[in-house]
Amino acid sequence: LEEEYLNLAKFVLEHGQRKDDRTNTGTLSYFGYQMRFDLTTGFPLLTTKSVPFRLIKSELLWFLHGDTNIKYLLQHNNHIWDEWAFKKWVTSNEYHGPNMDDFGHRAAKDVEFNRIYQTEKARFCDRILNDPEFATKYGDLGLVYGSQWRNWKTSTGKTIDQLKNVIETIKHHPDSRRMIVSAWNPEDVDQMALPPCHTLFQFYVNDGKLSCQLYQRSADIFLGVPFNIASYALLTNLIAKECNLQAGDFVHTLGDAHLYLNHLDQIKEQLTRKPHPAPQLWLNPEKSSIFSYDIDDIKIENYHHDKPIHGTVAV
Ligand code: THF
Repeated sequence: LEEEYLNLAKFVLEHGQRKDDRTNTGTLSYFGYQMRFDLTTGFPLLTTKSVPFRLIKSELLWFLHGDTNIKYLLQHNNHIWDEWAFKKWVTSNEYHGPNMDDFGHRAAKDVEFNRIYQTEKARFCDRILNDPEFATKYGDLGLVYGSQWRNWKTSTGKTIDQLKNVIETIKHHPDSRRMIVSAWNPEDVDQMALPPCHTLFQFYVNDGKLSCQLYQRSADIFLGVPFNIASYALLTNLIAKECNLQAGDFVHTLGDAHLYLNHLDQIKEQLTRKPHPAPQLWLNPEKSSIFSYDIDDIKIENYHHDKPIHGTVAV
């Protein structure tokens, strides 16, 4: 299962080309790549480093609820989206703290600044958790995944619940070739903290199995992709269960597949490691609707993994 990912990393290390990017970090990049994970053989959570499944789970539940405010994530001690909300706050005219221009790069290079930044970000998170008005204003990332999946705005002022619709189609017209959810809304891209990296996904039913293919326009191979694989594998399993199907393949198609230059040592270290057997997913048998799950209804079992490998996220 995991070989697919390790092969991708190896391939981009070998064939990726130097390319600059929006975050000015620099990457090794390759355009167009596809992986396939057979979900009947186990759950594709990487074992060559420790991947924090609890973060994947709370992020997916956040999407499923149609929520776009990081408050829910913070309540579950999940900080993977902080930087994008923080950026909105420190560039607003209500912010009067220490200068936070270009905080991502400066924090990586300057220990003293990093201390100030961490303090300021912790204060920001505290305020999101404890000041409802502030949270409404600065915790919201705008029209990101949750909003496009559950509340796509139409030109006539209605909303479309793409996810609910696609589940209905899987149940009643499983041969359909139109089972698509798109997070890419050209009209809204400007109003998003970050335009969606996982852009569009499609379902496919055959032989009692539900497969899912994701088109990801931009893929951060070391930090993001392990999360994205597990997240869509979990989504596919949840929907399969609701529709009385087995989870089949997760096909992961990548556009700009890149290794950030400050992740190269980490990925090389990871490639020296040998995968453990894949873990299994446990879903509360009493739940069926994918919208009814809570944190404790989803668990990962027999997860044997190597040590974590740390890397900083490009903002
Ligand atoms: N931006 C970039 N540059 N890369 C991404 O992968 C990415 N995402 C989301 C939005 N923007 C992105 C955010 N997803 C981590 C993992 C996923 C993220 C953001 C950050 C991360 O730092 N993971 C650490 C653990 C962190 C922790 O324990 O708190 C890790 O080691 O895996 C792609 O969708």
